[in-house]
Amino acid sequence: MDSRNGSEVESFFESAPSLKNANIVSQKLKEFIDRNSRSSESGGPIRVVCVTSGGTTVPLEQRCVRYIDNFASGYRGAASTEYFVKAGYAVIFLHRLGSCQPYCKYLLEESFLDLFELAEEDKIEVCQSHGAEVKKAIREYHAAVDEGQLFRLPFTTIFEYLQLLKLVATSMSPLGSCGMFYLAAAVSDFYVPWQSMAEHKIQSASGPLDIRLTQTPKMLSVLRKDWAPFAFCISFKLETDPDILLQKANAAMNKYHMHIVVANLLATYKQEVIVVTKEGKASIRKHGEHDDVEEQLVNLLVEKHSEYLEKPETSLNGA
Ligand code: 9Z3
Repeated sequence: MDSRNGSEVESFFESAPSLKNANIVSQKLKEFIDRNSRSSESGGPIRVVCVTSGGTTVPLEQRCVRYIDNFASGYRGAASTEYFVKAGYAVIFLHRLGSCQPYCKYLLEESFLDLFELAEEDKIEVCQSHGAEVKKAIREYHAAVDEGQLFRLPFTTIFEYLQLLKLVATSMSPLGSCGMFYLAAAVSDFYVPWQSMAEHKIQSASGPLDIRLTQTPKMLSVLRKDWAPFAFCISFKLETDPDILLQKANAAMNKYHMHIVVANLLATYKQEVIVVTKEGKASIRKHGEHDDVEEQLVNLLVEKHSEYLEKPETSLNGA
């Protein structure tokens, strides 16, 4: 990490409003990781993945009325969580509050109330048309929770997200290479530092508004170097211009020492992603109407993680 980024990272965390319930979250995280890091039935260590999902907000006022948001529904993170659980991973689902949740993907298009109807004696029943998918979702969701494979952690602002990511990463550090980060959340590149933010609602009577946004410090390199130096790290690169996508993905891989960067374009991200590694690139495409790219993507990443576990790496900070 260069020293300028280092001091920006420090001042970000020093000036950010402190996390609510940080001690409780930290204790619960520790319990979840301890439980899952004990040997599995097959004798092998259990793998734990932190899936980040949804977009961060950038508040413009401390008593926030207005904010800037990042594009992301949370579908990718929610769907991928399901596939990681299926592959035997324990998942820390760090998600934007109110975004798409695992096992509830269909709720994105449907109103919750469309799933139910009133039956005799005012009993509530699931509509016949949705019966099969709701039953499957309930079974899978409860299995994941009962087996202790799913831990959900919500965020809204960039301040909450980065503090939680640091907490999760440092808690996962003892897992070494069994830990994985799947960073699908859309994280704002710019923010208003807390100390230079208006306290109260900005008044329109003062005329047009000029806002100066500061660059968010680059946390990926800190994650790799200091927070969880042996974990397997996958970040996502979202662009709108196809001509720069791969070049930006490669640059992110080299600059932040990611093991894999998943490149996608806003116009086609639901149909295609490109998995970029040091060895080359592979495209993953959606086949039919009822499947998604996340299943193939997660299967490939699980394979890559297994290969990584076979040849452990020396850490970037020389430890
Ligand atoms: C992604 O590129 C994700 O694939 C999407 C998923 C946000 C497009 P949805 O939640 O969408 O299924 O609706 N995420 C990363 C976006 C991002 O902010 N990446 C940063 C960048 O591109 C690097 S961390 O610079």
